[in-house]
Amino acid sequence: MATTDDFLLADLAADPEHFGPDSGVVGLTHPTLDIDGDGALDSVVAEGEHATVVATDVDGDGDADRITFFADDGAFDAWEFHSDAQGNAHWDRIDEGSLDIS
Ligand SMILES: [Ca+2]
Ligand SMILES: [Ca+2]
Repeated sequence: MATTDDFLLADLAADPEHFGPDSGVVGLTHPTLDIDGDGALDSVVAEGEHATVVATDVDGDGDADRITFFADDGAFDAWEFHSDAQGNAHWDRIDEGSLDIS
């Protein structure tokens, strides 16, 4: 991979509108957070100008399986990675909404 994880995630955070079902594999080889508390680092957080991105490698294979975008206005959307039998990768939106920030 020519790009580093940090660079890619920073790009996603800077421009979340560009993320979609066909965004492909998001490498996550240097996680810094243990979100599920099992003692193994699994996630990276990147902050952009208008959004924060949390990417999590659920199965520890070095690629992100879940990505959640949190916009400054409280809106969020969550995506889950899948690949089919032919190895075609795609992302499904599994949740979206707005946090109550009042
Ligand atoms: Ca963990
Ligand atoms: Ca993974």
